[in-house]
Amino acid sequence: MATAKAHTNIALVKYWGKKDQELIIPQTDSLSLTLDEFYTTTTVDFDQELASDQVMINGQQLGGPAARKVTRLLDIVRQRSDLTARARVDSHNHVPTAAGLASSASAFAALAGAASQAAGLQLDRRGLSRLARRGSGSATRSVYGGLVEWQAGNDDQTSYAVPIMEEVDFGIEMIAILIDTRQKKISSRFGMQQSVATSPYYRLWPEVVAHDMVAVKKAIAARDVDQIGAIAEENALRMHALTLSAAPGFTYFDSDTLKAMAIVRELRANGINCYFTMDAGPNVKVIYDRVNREAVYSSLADQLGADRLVVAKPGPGIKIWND
Ligand code: 2P0
Repeated sequence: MATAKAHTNIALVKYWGKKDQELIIPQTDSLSLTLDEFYTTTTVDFDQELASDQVMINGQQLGGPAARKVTRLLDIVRQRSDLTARARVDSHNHVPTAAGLASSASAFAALAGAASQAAGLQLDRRGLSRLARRGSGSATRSVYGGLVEWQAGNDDQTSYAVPIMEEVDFGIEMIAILIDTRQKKISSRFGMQQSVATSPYYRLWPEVVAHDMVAVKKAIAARDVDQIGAIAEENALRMHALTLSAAPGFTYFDSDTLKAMAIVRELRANGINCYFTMDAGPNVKVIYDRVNREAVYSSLADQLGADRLVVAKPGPGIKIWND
């Protein structure tokens, strides 16, 4: 029996599209910031007495396709460790308000950590990152803290994350704006598949990412939050253009997403530097240097409500222990 705690991450240069659906090999590299505020703690216990895997999330039994994804990852662990026992999985998502940023990134990283440890596999962090990837792409990066690169690679051996700066020694922070915390209608898995298959702009995406990866690593080395934010904002808009230009087109934005984007642009026009990024949902994350925290926070709170805001700082990598 073992437990793991993994934090979620927000991509500054996004992953959007797979070249192998089964192994979850992405079309491109990506780069993210692991956050302190949002994490998952998961305990896995393999037990011969169980007839099937039992998965609890926040005290509720999980069924259907979500439970099957968990069993698929457990099957990989069982196969590698010659275990046949089914597992009891008890997972808790720690999010400050009514869900919404509960992410498959922290969930599958924690599951990979706890399951591999409980099964007696001695995985190093690269091995853990590769295993987490089999659950969900973004989980690949949540094994590490701080700024993390997922190197796309070509196969199971070569697709894993590497730390760029685990202990972030400059002022980058994010405010998460909780716009709509309900389950999204179009999963990222399906959404990215549609973009790859039908957007005429998708063929430009690998070029965009290749350029942004070089630029963002330079900006990180220079500890230039404004440059990092500007790259992230442009990259996010270009990712979302791949959903709008799919056939049929779709978007994760809602009206409050656009409102939050406008507030960020207005703050910038008034000399308070901050930048937005969005993932496969309507919530907006605002990137800024901590010297601007009060100015950014008070303006967002005035216009959107303080109850919808969460300040997040760079967070740590995975921790795993035996119970
Ligand atoms: C990212 N996102 O880089 C991108 C940006 C959302 C937008 O990774 O199919 O849950 O499980 O690999 O990782 C969300 O997609 O998708 C995601 P799967 P995942 O963070």
